[in-house]
Amino acid sequence: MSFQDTITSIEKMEIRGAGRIARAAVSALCEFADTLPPSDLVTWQQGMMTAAARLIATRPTAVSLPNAVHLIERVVKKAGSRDEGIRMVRERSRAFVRSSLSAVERIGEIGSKHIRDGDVVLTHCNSEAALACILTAKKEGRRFSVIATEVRPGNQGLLTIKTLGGAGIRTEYIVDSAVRFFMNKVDLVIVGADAVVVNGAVVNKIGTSQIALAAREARTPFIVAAETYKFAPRTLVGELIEIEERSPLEVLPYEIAKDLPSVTVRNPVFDVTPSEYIDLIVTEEGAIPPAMAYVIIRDYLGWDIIEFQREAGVFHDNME
Ligand code: RI2
Repeated sequence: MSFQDTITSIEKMEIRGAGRIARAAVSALCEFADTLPPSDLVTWQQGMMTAAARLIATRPTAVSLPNAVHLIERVVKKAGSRDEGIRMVRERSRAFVRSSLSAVERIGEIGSKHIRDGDVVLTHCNSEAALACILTAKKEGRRFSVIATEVRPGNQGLLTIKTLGGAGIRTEYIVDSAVRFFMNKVDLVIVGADAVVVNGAVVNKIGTSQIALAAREARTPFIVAAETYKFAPRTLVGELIEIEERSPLEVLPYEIAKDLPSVTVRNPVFDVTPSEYIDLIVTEEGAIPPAMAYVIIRDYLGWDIIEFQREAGVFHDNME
């Protein structure tokens, strides 16, 4: 797939899911590194940084995307020559893809322990990390069923039920607004994440926070499955996660909308679930209470926190 094809596919959500977007972005940069016309190091670096910025701009909410792209940018900046840069980008990109896939597998192993025989598990949207927990529990021989939501307007629930059905897991498919109706029979909610904020709040597919609210009311445990590269370092310095709002045409066809000039269709595709509604965040490094999100950013993400604080002007030299 060409670099431009990857950009377009991510924008159109043909490539979607926070982890998949991150892997597609670093793979696209890897291909792109080689295809830039022969040039001096600085021109190559500029080309790479422009490409990185274009990828990051495709979808603003999933922090996995800038986190993964930043890993590539770091080696681009460090390269001593164009050839060395291409080699380092290739190695870094392959290493990220490998570690991302193994993180999802590890999350499945850790998260599956929370699913018991006889449970009814509710999931929302189509998260490979959340599904890894469910599929691993099935592989481990536990007998449970799943309630999967439809996920208007993108209908990602269809992908979820295909995976669950393919694995022979008993599944009930419901419209998003039926969540509270069913919550009393749910034993556990498992969802994915597009971003985890330093205070443990989770940004995920629109509707997640309503589900968390219903789960809290019914005293149903609410678990988030998220790789460490979905934790948002810049929230350490007070940056907010931008919530993507997509085209109204995804919600209402033009044929109907055109006759309703006074109606504005809003289509935010993510919302924020406060940390108080989350019992556990399952990462590949272990399951943590949301209050420990800072520790993940500090210890596992490998970001230079001091560099951030300097950029944001909140770190003073006398604090070193
Ligand atoms: P994994 C998705 O976003 C969903 O919100 C999902 O919960 C989240 O990414 C994480 O997905 P979208 O791309 O990385 O469908 O766990 O907007 O697959």
